[in-house]
Amino acid sequence: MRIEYTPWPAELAEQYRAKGYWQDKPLTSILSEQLNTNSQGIAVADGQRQLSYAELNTYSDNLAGYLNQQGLQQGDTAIVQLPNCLEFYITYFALLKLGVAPVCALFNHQRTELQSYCEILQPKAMIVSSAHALFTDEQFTQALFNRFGCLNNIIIDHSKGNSELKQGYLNKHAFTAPDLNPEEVAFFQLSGGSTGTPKLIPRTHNDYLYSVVASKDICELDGDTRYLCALPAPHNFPLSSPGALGVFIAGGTVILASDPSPAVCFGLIEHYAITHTALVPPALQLWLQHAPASQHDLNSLQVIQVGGAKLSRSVAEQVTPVLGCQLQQVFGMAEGLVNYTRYNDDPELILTTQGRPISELDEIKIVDEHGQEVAQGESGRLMTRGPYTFRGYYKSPTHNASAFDDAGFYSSGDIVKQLPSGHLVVEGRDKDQINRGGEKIAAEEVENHLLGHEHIQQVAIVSMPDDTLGEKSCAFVVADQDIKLTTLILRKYLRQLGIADYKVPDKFKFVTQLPLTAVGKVDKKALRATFE
Ligand code: OOB
Repeated sequence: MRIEYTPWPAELAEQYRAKGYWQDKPLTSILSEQLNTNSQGIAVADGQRQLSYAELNTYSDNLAGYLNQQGLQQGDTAIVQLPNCLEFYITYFALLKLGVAPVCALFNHQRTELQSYCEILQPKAMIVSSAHALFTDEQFTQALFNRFGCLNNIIIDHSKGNSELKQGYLNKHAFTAPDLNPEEVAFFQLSGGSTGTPKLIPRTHNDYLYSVVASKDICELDGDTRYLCALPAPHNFPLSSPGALGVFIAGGTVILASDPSPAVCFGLIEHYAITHTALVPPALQLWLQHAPASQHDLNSLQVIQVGGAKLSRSVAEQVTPVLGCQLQQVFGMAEGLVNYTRYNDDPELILTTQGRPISELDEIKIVDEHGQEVAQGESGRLMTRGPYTFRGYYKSPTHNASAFDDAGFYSSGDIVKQLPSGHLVVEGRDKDQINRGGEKIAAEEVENHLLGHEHIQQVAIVSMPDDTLGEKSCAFVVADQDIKLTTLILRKYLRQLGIADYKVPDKFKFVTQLPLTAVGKVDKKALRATFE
Protein backbone atom coordinates (compact mmCIF):
# COMPACT_ATOMS: atom_id res chain seq x y z
CA MET A 1 0.00 0.00 0.00
CA ARG A 2 1.40 3.31 -1.10
CA ILE A 3 0.52 6.67 0.39
CA GLU A 4 -0.11 9.04 -2.47
CA TYR A 5 2.04 12.10 -3.09
CA THR A 6 3.33 14.13 -6.02
CA PRO A 7 6.76 12.76 -6.97
CA TRP A 8 9.68 14.80 -8.25
CA PRO A 9 10.26 14.54 -12.01
CA ALA A 10 12.70 11.73 -12.83
CA GLU A 11 15.44 14.01 -14.17
CA LEU A 12 15.51 16.05 -10.95
CA ALA A 13 15.41 12.94 -8.76
CA GLU A 14 18.38 11.64 -10.74
CA GLN A 15 20.31 14.85 -10.04
CA TYR A 16 19.55 14.69 -6.33
CA ARG A 17 20.82 11.11 -6.24
CA ALA A 18 23.88 11.81 -8.37
CA LYS A 19 24.91 14.53 -5.91
CA GLY A 20 24.49 12.08 -3.04
CA TYR A 21 21.71 14.18 -1.52
CA TRP A 22 19.15 11.42 -1.75
CA GLN A 23 20.76 8.43 -0.13
CA ASP A 24 17.94 5.93 -0.55
CA LYS A 25 17.91 5.26 3.16
CA PRO A 26 14.81 5.39 5.38
CA LEU A 27 14.53 7.90 8.23
CA THR A 28 14.75 4.97 10.65
CA SER A 29 18.47 4.76 9.75
CA ILE A 30 18.87 7.83 11.99
CA LEU A 31 18.47 5.51 14.99
CA SER A 32 19.95 2.30 13.68
CA GLU A 33 23.20 4.01 12.74
CA GLN A 34 23.82 5.04 16.35
CA LEU A 35 23.51 1.51 17.67
CA ASN A 36 27.00 0.23 16.84
CA THR A 37 29.00 3.13 18.16
CA ASN A 38 26.82 5.06 20.57
CA SER A 39 24.12 2.75 21.92
CA GLN A 40 24.68 3.88 25.50
CA GLY A 41 24.80 7.59 24.66
CA ILE A 42 21.80 9.57 25.93
CA ALA A 43 19.50 10.34 23.01
CA VAL A 44 16.82 12.28 24.85
CA ALA A 45 16.02 13.56 28.34
CA ASP A 46 13.10 15.50 29.72
CA GLY A 47 14.26 16.72 33.11
CA GLN A 48 13.15 13.61 34.99
CA ARG A 49 13.74 10.76 32.62
CA GLN A 50 16.19 9.87 29.91
CA LEU A 51 16.62 7.31 27.14
CA SER A 52 19.83 5.95 25.65
CA TYR A 53 19.94 5.35 21.90
CA ALA A 54 19.59 1.63 22.62
CA GLU A 55 16.47 2.27 24.73
CA LEU A 56 14.92 4.60 22.18
CA ASN A 57 15.51 1.93 19.56
CA THR A 58 14.15 -0.95 21.65
CA TYR A 59 11.14 0.99 22.86
CA SER A 60 10.22 2.10 19.35
CA ASP A 61 10.63 -1.52 18.16
CA ASN A 62 8.37 -2.72 20.97
CA LEU A 63 5.75 -0.11 20.22
CA ALA A 64 5.89 -0.88 16.49
CA GLY A 65 5.24 -4.53 17.39
CA TYR A 66 2.38 -3.61 19.67
CA LEU A 67 0.74 -1.32 17.08
CA ASN A 68 1.18 -4.04 14.49
CA GLN A 69 -0.64 -6.49 16.76
CA GLN A 70 -3.41 -3.91 17.02
CA GLY A 71 -3.81 -4.06 13.24
CA LEU A 72 -1.67 -1.16 12.05
CA GLN A 73 0.39 -1.90 8.97
CA GLN A 74 2.51 -0.39 6.29
CA GLY A 75 0.62 2.14 4.19
CA ASP A 76 -1.70 3.16 7.02
CA THR A 77 -1.79 6.64 8.53
CA ALA A 78 -2.08 7.83 12.11
CA ILE A 79 -2.51 11.02 14.10
CA VAL A 80 -0.16 11.73 16.97
CA GLN A 81 -0.72 14.49 19.49
CA LEU A 82 1.73 14.46 22.36
CA PRO A 83 3.37 17.22 24.39
CA ASN A 84 7.17 17.57 24.48
CA CYS A 85 7.98 14.21 26.09
CA LEU A 86 10.15 11.15 25.45
CA GLU A 87 7.10 9.29 24.14
CA PHE A 88 6.91 11.64 21.18
CA TYR A 89 10.16 10.31 19.68
CA ILE A 90 9.38 6.68 20.67
CA THR A 91 6.06 6.97 18.84
CA TYR A 92 7.47 8.82 15.85
CA PHE A 93 10.14 6.16 15.25
CA ALA A 94 7.74 3.28 15.98
CA LEU A 95 5.37 4.49 13.27
CA LEU A 96 8.22 5.09 10.82
CA LYS A 97 9.51 1.56 11.44
CA LEU A 98 6.06 0.16 10.67
CA GLY A 99 5.74 2.22 7.50
CA VAL A 100 2.73 4.01 9.01
CA ALA A 101 2.76 7.71 8.13
CA PRO A 102 1.75 9.96 11.01
CA VAL A 103 0.68 13.55 11.10
CA CYS A 104 1.92 15.01 14.37
CA ALA A 105 -0.53 17.63 15.56
CA LEU A 106 0.64 20.45 17.79
CA PHE A 107 -0.33 20.04 21.41
CA ASN A 108 -2.36 23.26 21.40
CA HIS A 109 -4.56 21.98 18.60
CA GLN A 110 -8.15 21.35 19.63
CA ARG A 111 -11.18 19.40 18.52
CA THR A 112 -11.69 21.14 15.20
CA GLU A 113 -8.09 20.74 14.07
CA LEU A 114 -7.95 17.06 15.03
CA GLN A 115 -11.23 16.38 13.30
CA SER A 116 -10.10 18.02 10.12
CA TYR A 117 -6.86 15.99 10.12
CA CYS A 118 -9.03 12.89 10.54
CA GLU A 119 -11.18 13.96 7.62
CA ILE A 120 -8.23 14.45 5.30
CA LEU A 121 -6.16 11.47 6.39
CA GLN A 122 -8.73 8.84 7.43
CA PRO A 123 -6.23 7.53 10.00
CA LYS A 124 -6.40 4.06 11.45
CA ALA A 125 -5.03 5.09 14.84
CA MET A 126 -4.51 8.06 17.11
CA ILE A 127 -1.91 8.33 19.81
CA VAL A 128 -2.74 11.15 22.18
CA SER A 129 -2.23 12.29 25.75
CA SER A 130 -4.55 12.58 28.73
CA ALA A 131 -2.64 15.74 29.61
CA HIS A 132 -4.74 17.34 26.85
CA ALA A 133 -8.16 18.58 27.96
CA LEU A 134 -9.87 16.76 25.07
CA PHE A 135 -8.70 13.36 26.28
CA THR A 136 -9.29 13.61 30.00
CA ASP A 137 -12.53 11.70 29.63
CA GLU A 138 -13.94 9.18 27.17
CA GLN A 139 -16.45 11.51 25.57
CA PHE A 140 -14.36 12.90 22.75
CA THR A 141 -12.67 9.59 21.93
CA GLN A 142 -16.09 7.98 21.66
CA ALA A 143 -17.29 10.79 19.40
CA LEU A 144 -14.25 10.27 17.16
CA PHE A 145 -14.88 6.52 16.93
CA ASN A 146 -18.49 7.18 16.05
CA ARG A 147 -17.65 9.69 13.39
CA PHE A 148 -14.61 8.10 11.72
CA GLY A 149 -15.19 4.49 10.80
CA CYS A 150 -11.55 4.12 9.78
CA LEU A 151 -10.33 4.71 13.35
CA ASN A 152 -9.62 1.38 15.00
CA ASN A 153 -7.51 2.57 17.83
CA ILE A 154 -7.10 5.57 20.06
CA ILE A 155 -4.23 5.07 22.44
CA ILE A 156 -4.15 7.54 25.28
CA ASP A 157 -0.91 8.12 27.09
CA HIS A 158 -1.20 9.06 30.74
CA SER A 159 1.67 11.34 31.49
CA LYS A 160 1.77 9.92 35.01
CA GLY A 161 1.30 6.25 35.83
CA ASN A 162 0.63 3.41 33.51
CA SER A 163 -1.00 3.60 30.11
CA GLU A 164 -1.57 1.51 27.02
CA LEU A 165 1.22 3.40 25.29
CA LYS A 166 3.67 2.63 28.09
CA GLN A 167 2.61 -1.04 28.09
CA GLY A 168 3.16 -0.98 24.36
CA TYR A 169 6.73 0.24 24.45
CA LEU A 170 7.99 -1.19 27.75
CA ASN A 171 7.11 -4.77 26.85
CA LYS A 172 8.50 -6.81 24.05
CA HIS A 173 6.18 -7.22 21.07
CA ALA A 174 7.91 -8.88 18.17
CA PHE A 175 7.30 -7.64 14.66
CA THR A 176 8.84 -8.14 11.27
CA ALA A 177 10.08 -4.82 10.04
CA PRO A 178 8.66 -4.13 6.59
CA ASP A 179 10.93 -2.96 3.78
CA LEU A 180 10.66 0.79 3.64
CA ASN A 181 10.94 2.47 0.28
CA PRO A 182 12.88 5.73 0.83
CA GLU A 183 11.10 7.29 -2.15
CA GLU A 184 7.79 7.00 -0.38
CA VAL A 185 6.00 9.17 2.19
CA ALA A 186 7.44 8.83 5.69
CA PHE A 187 5.11 11.24 7.48
CA PHE A 188 3.15 14.45 7.04
CA GLN A 189 4.10 17.93 8.11
CA LEU A 190 1.42 20.50 8.88
CA SER A 191 1.20 23.55 6.70
CA GLY A 192 0.88 26.98 8.33
CA GLY A 193 -1.92 27.36 5.83
CA SER A 194 -3.61 30.22 4.06
CA THR A 195 -6.80 28.48 2.98
CA GLY A 196 -10.09 27.47 4.55
CA THR A 197 -9.00 23.93 5.42
CA PRO A 198 -5.68 22.78 6.87
CA LYS A 199 -3.27 21.23 4.39
CA LEU A 200 -0.95 18.27 4.89
CA ILE A 201 2.54 18.06 3.44
CA PRO A 202 3.77 14.58 2.51
CA ARG A 203 7.51 14.28 3.28
CA THR A 204 9.45 11.35 1.87
CA HIS A 205 12.33 9.56 3.61
CA ASN A 206 14.81 10.72 0.97
CA ASP A 207 13.90 14.37 0.95
CA TYR A 208 13.56 14.77 4.71
CA LEU A 209 16.69 12.82 5.57
CA TYR A 210 18.68 14.98 3.19
CA SER A 211 17.38 18.21 4.76
CA VAL A 212 18.34 16.97 8.22
CA VAL A 213 21.79 15.63 7.30
CA ALA A 214 22.68 18.82 5.45
CA SER A 215 21.32 20.99 8.29
CA LYS A 216 23.33 19.04 10.85
CA ASP A 217 26.48 19.69 8.80
CA ILE A 218 25.75 23.40 8.37
CA CYS A 219 25.10 23.75 12.11
CA GLU A 220 28.15 21.60 12.96
CA LEU A 221 26.37 19.34 15.44
CA ASP A 222 28.38 16.49 16.92
CA GLY A 223 28.31 13.93 19.72
CA ASP A 224 28.82 16.68 22.30
CA THR A 225 25.79 18.66 21.17
CA ARG A 226 23.16 19.12 23.85
CA TYR A 227 20.13 20.60 22.13
CA LEU A 228 17.25 22.13 24.05
CA CYS A 229 13.94 21.44 22.29
CA ALA A 230 11.72 24.19 23.68
CA LEU A 231 9.42 24.71 20.69
CA PRO A 232 6.69 22.12 19.98
CA ALA A 233 8.61 18.95 19.07
CA PRO A 234 6.69 18.07 15.85
CA HIS A 235 7.25 21.49 14.25
CA ASN A 236 9.67 21.38 11.33
CA PHE A 237 12.14 23.78 12.99
CA PRO A 238 12.88 21.78 16.19
CA LEU A 239 12.39 18.44 14.40
CA SER A 240 14.63 18.87 11.39
CA SER A 241 16.40 22.21 11.13
CA PRO A 242 18.63 20.50 12.32
CA GLY A 243 16.42 19.87 15.35
CA ALA A 244 16.13 16.65 17.28
CA LEU A 245 16.65 14.46 14.21
CA GLY A 246 19.86 16.32 13.40
CA VAL A 247 21.05 15.79 16.97
CA PHE A 248 20.27 12.06 16.73
CA ILE A 249 22.30 11.79 13.50
CA ALA A 250 25.20 13.51 15.25
CA GLY A 251 24.86 11.24 18.30
CA GLY A 252 24.19 14.15 20.67
CA THR A 253 21.46 14.61 23.28
CA VAL A 254 18.05 16.29 23.00
CA ILE A 255 16.68 17.84 26.19
CA LEU A 256 12.95 18.54 26.13
CA ALA A 257 11.43 21.64 27.70
CA SER A 258 7.69 21.94 28.19
CA ASP A 259 7.74 25.49 26.81
CA PRO A 260 10.31 28.12 25.80
CA SER A 261 9.92 30.38 28.85
CA PRO A 262 13.08 31.41 30.77
CA ALA A 263 11.49 29.97 33.93
CA VAL A 264 11.52 26.50 32.37
CA CYS A 265 14.56 26.73 30.12
CA PHE A 266 17.26 28.51 32.11
CA GLY A 267 17.42 25.79 34.76
CA LEU A 268 17.64 23.12 32.05
CA ILE A 269 20.42 25.01 30.28
CA GLU A 270 22.48 25.05 33.46
CA HIS A 271 21.69 21.48 34.48
CA TYR A 272 22.41 19.90 31.10
CA ALA A 273 25.04 22.39 29.89
CA ILE A 274 22.93 23.04 26.79
CA THR A 275 24.93 24.04 23.72
CA HIS A 276 22.26 24.72 21.06
CA THR A 277 18.62 25.70 20.93
CA ALA A 278 15.96 27.05 18.57
CA LEU A 279 13.56 29.87 19.43
CA VAL A 280 10.93 32.07 17.83
CA PRO A 281 11.50 35.84 18.17
CA PRO A 282 9.05 36.47 21.07
CA ALA A 283 10.70 33.73 23.16
CA LEU A 284 14.13 35.17 22.38
CA GLN A 285 12.93 38.56 23.63
CA LEU A 286 11.89 37.00 26.94
CA TRP A 287 15.30 35.32 27.25
CA LEU A 288 17.01 38.66 26.60
CA GLN A 289 14.91 40.36 29.28
CA HIS A 290 15.47 37.68 31.92
CA ALA A 291 19.06 36.62 31.33
CA PRO A 292 20.84 39.58 32.95
CA ALA A 293 19.22 39.00 36.37
CA SER A 294 19.11 35.21 36.14
CA GLN A 295 20.81 33.09 38.81
CA HIS A 296 21.41 30.37 36.27
CA ASP A 297 24.67 29.78 34.47
CA LEU A 298 23.99 30.08 30.75
CA ASN A 299 27.64 29.93 29.71
CA SER A 300 27.40 26.59 27.94
CA LEU A 301 25.19 28.09 25.18
CA GLN A 302 27.03 28.20 21.87
CA VAL A 303 24.29 28.88 19.32
CA ILE A 304 20.74 30.21 19.46
CA GLN A 305 18.81 29.70 16.26
CA VAL A 306 15.95 32.10 15.70
CA GLY A 307 13.26 31.63 13.08
CA GLY A 308 9.58 31.12 12.34
CA ALA A 309 8.93 34.85 12.14
CA LYS A 310 10.93 37.93 11.32
CA LEU A 311 13.61 38.93 13.80
CA SER A 312 14.28 42.64 14.05
CA ARG A 313 17.82 43.89 13.81
CA SER A 314 17.60 45.61 17.18
CA VAL A 315 16.74 42.33 18.92
CA ALA A 316 19.27 40.36 16.86
CA GLU A 317 22.02 42.72 17.99
CA GLN A 318 21.49 41.86 21.64
CA VAL A 319 21.98 38.11 21.36
CA THR A 320 25.75 37.91 21.61
CA PRO A 321 26.24 40.70 24.19
CA VAL A 322 23.45 39.49 26.49
CA LEU A 323 23.49 35.72 26.05
CA GLY A 324 27.14 35.31 25.14
CA CYS A 325 26.52 33.04 22.18
CA GLN A 326 26.26 33.04 18.42
CA LEU A 327 23.01 33.97 16.66
CA GLN A 328 21.85 31.96 13.67
CA GLN A 329 18.82 33.16 11.71
CA VAL A 330 16.66 30.44 10.19
CA PHE A 331 13.98 31.01 7.58
CA GLY A 332 12.22 27.77 6.83
CA MET A 333 8.89 26.21 6.04
CA ALA A 334 7.23 22.86 6.66
CA GLU A 335 6.89 22.55 2.87
CA GLY A 336 10.66 22.30 2.46
CA LEU A 337 13.14 25.12 1.81
CA VAL A 338 15.22 26.10 4.84
CA ASN A 339 17.74 28.96 4.91
CA TYR A 340 20.45 29.50 7.51
CA THR A 341 22.92 32.25 8.17
CA ARG A 342 26.28 30.49 8.41
CA TYR A 343 28.45 30.85 11.51
CA ASN A 344 31.27 32.46 9.52
CA ASP A 345 29.05 34.88 7.59
CA ASP A 346 29.80 38.57 7.81
CA PRO A 347 28.21 39.71 11.12
CA GLU A 348 26.07 42.21 9.21
CA LEU A 349 24.50 39.37 7.20
CA ILE A 350 23.75 37.45 10.40
CA LEU A 351 22.00 40.48 11.88
CA THR A 352 20.02 41.56 8.85
CA THR A 353 19.25 38.53 6.68
CA GLN A 354 17.33 35.32 7.13
CA GLY A 355 20.12 33.21 5.69
CA ARG A 356 20.74 31.34 2.45
CA PRO A 357 19.41 27.97 1.29
CA ILE A 358 20.75 24.67 2.58
CA SER A 359 21.52 23.25 -0.82
CA GLU A 360 23.26 24.09 -4.07
CA LEU A 361 20.29 22.47 -5.74
CA ASP A 362 17.71 24.65 -4.00
CA GLU A 363 16.43 26.78 -6.86
CA ILE A 364 15.06 30.21 -6.00
CA LYS A 365 13.01 32.48 -8.26
CA ILE A 366 11.73 35.84 -7.13
CA VAL A 367 8.80 36.97 -9.26
CA ASP A 368 6.38 39.86 -9.64
CA GLU A 369 2.59 39.57 -9.61
CA HIS A 370 2.63 38.35 -13.23
CA GLY A 371 5.08 35.56 -12.47
CA GLN A 372 8.00 37.38 -14.18
CA GLU A 373 11.37 37.25 -12.46
CA VAL A 374 12.35 40.58 -10.91
CA ALA A 375 15.78 42.15 -11.33
CA GLN A 376 18.55 40.99 -8.98
CA GLY A 377 18.17 42.61 -5.58
CA GLU A 378 14.53 43.62 -6.09
CA SER A 379 11.83 42.22 -3.90
CA GLY A 380 9.10 39.89 -5.05
CA ARG A 381 7.37 36.60 -4.37
CA LEU A 382 9.53 33.67 -3.37
CA MET A 383 9.24 30.57 -5.56
CA THR A 384 11.37 27.50 -4.92
CA ARG A 385 11.96 23.90 -5.85
CA GLY A 386 14.69 21.54 -4.78
CA PRO A 387 15.74 18.22 -3.25
CA TYR A 388 13.60 18.57 -0.12
CA THR A 389 10.82 20.94 -1.17
CA PHE A 390 7.58 19.04 -1.65
CA ARG A 391 5.72 18.93 -4.96
CA GLY A 392 2.10 18.95 -3.80
CA TYR A 393 -0.20 19.07 -0.77
CA TYR A 394 -1.91 15.81 0.09
CA LYS A 395 -5.10 15.30 -1.91
CA SER A 396 -5.43 19.00 -2.81
CA PRO A 397 -5.38 19.21 -6.63
CA THR A 398 -7.19 22.53 -6.81
CA HIS A 399 -4.97 24.29 -4.32
CA ASN A 400 -1.86 22.69 -5.82
CA ALA A 401 -2.73 24.16 -9.20
CA SER A 402 -2.24 27.65 -7.79
CA ALA A 403 0.49 26.92 -5.20
CA PHE A 404 2.95 25.69 -7.88
CA ASP A 405 3.97 27.07 -11.26
CA ASP A 406 4.33 24.97 -14.41
CA ALA A 407 7.96 24.21 -13.64
CA GLY A 408 7.05 22.83 -10.19
CA PHE A 409 8.24 25.83 -8.20
CA TYR A 410 6.32 26.23 -4.92
CA SER A 411 5.06 29.70 -4.09
CA SER A 412 5.73 30.21 -0.37
CA GLY A 413 3.71 33.43 -0.13
CA ASP A 414 6.71 35.31 1.24
CA ILE A 415 7.97 38.59 -0.19
CA VAL A 416 11.74 38.46 -0.22
CA LYS A 417 14.80 39.95 -1.84
CA GLN A 418 18.05 38.14 -2.48
CA LEU A 419 21.48 39.65 -1.94
CA PRO A 420 24.41 38.87 -4.26
CA SER A 421 25.70 36.50 -1.57
CA GLY A 422 22.52 34.44 -1.96
CA HIS A 423 21.13 35.51 1.40
CA LEU A 424 17.40 36.17 1.55
CA VAL A 425 15.75 39.04 3.37
CA VAL A 426 12.09 38.47 4.23
CA GLU A 427 10.28 41.73 3.62
CA GLY A 428 6.66 40.76 3.93
CA ARG A 429 4.03 38.32 2.94
CA ASP A 430 1.57 37.84 0.15
CA LYS A 431 -0.60 35.13 1.68
CA ASP A 432 -3.76 35.30 3.69
CA GLN A 433 -2.02 34.32 6.91
CA ILE A 434 -1.18 35.92 10.24
CA ASN A 435 2.18 35.05 11.78
CA ARG A 436 1.52 35.40 15.49
CA GLY A 437 5.03 35.15 16.90
CA GLY A 438 5.78 32.09 14.75
CA GLU A 439 2.32 30.52 15.11
CA LYS A 440 0.60 30.63 11.75
CA ILE A 441 -3.10 31.42 11.39
CA ALA A 442 -4.90 30.90 8.08
CA ALA A 443 -7.28 33.87 8.05
CA GLU A 444 -9.84 32.10 5.87
CA GLU A 445 -10.08 29.15 8.23
CA VAL A 446 -11.07 31.36 11.18
CA GLU A 447 -13.27 33.56 8.99
CA ASN A 448 -15.20 30.45 7.93
CA HIS A 449 -15.77 29.52 11.56
CA LEU A 450 -17.06 33.01 12.32
CA LEU A 451 -19.30 33.02 9.24
CA GLY A 452 -20.99 30.01 10.80
CA HIS A 453 -22.35 32.32 13.50
CA GLU A 454 -26.01 33.04 12.84
CA HIS A 455 -25.64 36.81 13.24
CA ILE A 456 -22.46 37.42 11.30
CA GLN A 457 -22.85 38.60 7.72
CA GLN A 458 -19.25 39.29 6.76
CA VAL A 459 -15.88 39.01 8.38
CA ALA A 460 -12.25 39.69 7.49
CA ILE A 461 -9.26 38.81 9.64
CA VAL A 462 -6.00 40.69 9.22
CA SER A 463 -2.78 41.13 11.13
CA MET A 464 -2.11 44.11 13.37
CA PRO A 465 1.37 45.04 14.61
CA ASP A 466 2.32 43.93 18.10
CA ASP A 467 5.48 44.77 20.06
CA THR A 468 5.86 41.34 21.61
CA LEU A 469 4.50 38.91 19.05
CA GLY A 470 5.29 40.92 15.93
CA GLU A 471 1.70 40.44 14.80
CA LYS A 472 -1.64 39.75 16.38
CA SER A 473 -4.95 39.11 14.65
CA CYS A 474 -7.94 41.39 14.33
CA ALA A 475 -11.37 40.37 13.03
CA PHE A 476 -13.50 43.03 11.34
CA VAL A 477 -17.08 41.88 11.74
CA VAL A 478 -20.27 43.00 10.03
CA ALA A 479 -23.17 41.73 12.12
CA ASP A 480 -26.92 41.70 11.55
CA GLN A 481 -28.52 45.04 12.23
CA ASP A 482 -30.16 45.30 15.65
CA ILE A 483 -27.95 42.51 17.01
CA LYS A 484 -25.40 43.43 19.61
CA LEU A 485 -22.44 41.10 19.25
CA THR A 486 -19.51 41.52 21.62
CA THR A 487 -15.92 40.32 21.72
CA LEU A 488 -16.83 38.11 24.64
CA ILE A 489 -19.67 36.41 22.79
CA LEU A 490 -17.52 35.70 19.74
CA ARG A 491 -14.54 34.45 21.74
CA LYS A 492 -16.83 32.07 23.56
CA TYR A 493 -18.40 30.98 20.29
CA LEU A 494 -15.02 30.10 18.77
CA ARG A 495 -13.85 28.30 21.90
CA GLN A 496 -17.01 26.23 21.90
CA LEU A 497 -16.32 25.23 18.33
CA GLY A 498 -13.04 23.90 19.68
CA ILE A 499 -10.33 25.74 17.77
CA ALA A 500 -6.78 26.28 18.96
CA ASP A 501 -6.50 29.26 21.28
CA TYR A 502 -3.90 31.10 19.23
CA LYS A 503 -6.37 31.25 16.32
CA VAL A 504 -9.00 33.17 18.33
CA PRO A 505 -8.68 36.79 17.14
CA ASP A 506 -6.93 39.06 19.63
CA LYS A 507 -9.29 41.86 18.73
CA PHE A 508 -12.75 42.19 17.22
CA LYS A 509 -13.88 45.36 15.49
CA PHE A 510 -17.56 45.73 14.74
CA VAL A 511 -18.14 47.67 11.54
CA THR A 512 -21.09 48.31 9.25
CA GLN A 513 -19.27 47.42 6.05
CA LEU A 514 -15.93 46.16 4.76
CA PRO A 515 -13.87 48.13 2.23
CA LEU A 516 -13.73 46.53 -1.22
CA THR A 517 -11.09 46.54 -3.94
CA ALA A 518 -11.84 47.53 -7.53
CA VAL A 519 -12.73 43.91 -8.35
CA GLY A 520 -15.05 43.69 -5.39
CA LYS A 521 -12.92 41.62 -3.00
CA VAL A 522 -12.48 42.63 0.62
CA ASP A 523 -9.60 45.11 0.73
CA LYS A 524 -7.44 43.64 3.49
CA LYS A 525 -4.67 46.11 2.74
CA ALA A 526 -7.02 48.95 3.64
CA LEU A 527 -8.01 47.14 6.85
CA ARG A 528 -4.37 46.63 7.83
CA ALA A 529 -3.69 50.29 7.07
CA THR A 530 -6.13 51.28 9.83
CA PHE A 531 -3.45 50.18 12.31
CA GLU A 532 -0.68 52.32 10.83
C1 OOB B 1 8.71 27.59 9.96
O1 OOB B 1 7.83 26.80 9.26
P1 OOB B 1 6.26 27.07 9.11
O2 OOB B 1 5.80 26.08 8.12
O3 OOB B 1 5.62 27.10 10.45
O4 OOB B 1 6.11 28.53 8.53
C2 OOB B 1 6.71 28.93 7.33
C3 OOB B 1 6.53 30.42 7.14
C4 OOB B 1 7.38 31.00 6.03
O5 OOB B 1 6.78 30.84 4.75
C5 OOB B 1 7.45 32.45 6.45
O6 OOB B 1 6.26 33.10 6.13
C6 OOB B 1 7.56 32.36 7.96
O7 OOB B 1 6.96 31.12 8.31
N1 OOB B 1 8.94 32.37 8.45
C7 OOB B 1 9.71 33.49 8.59
C8 OOB B 1 10.95 33.05 9.12
N2 OOB B 1 10.89 31.71 9.27
C9 OOB B 1 9.66 31.31 8.87
N3 OOB B 1 9.46 34.77 8.32
C10 OOB B 1 10.45 35.67 8.57
N4 OOB B 1 11.66 35.32 9.08
C11 OOB B 1 11.95 34.04 9.36
N5 OOB B 1 13.16 33.71 9.86
O8 OOB B 1 8.38 28.63 10.49
C12 OOB B 1 10.12 27.09 10.03
C13 OOB B 1 10.44 25.84 9.54
C14 OOB B 1 11.75 25.37 9.62
C15 OOB B 1 12.72 26.18 10.18
C16 OOB B 1 12.40 27.43 10.68
C17 OOB B 1 11.09 27.88 10.61
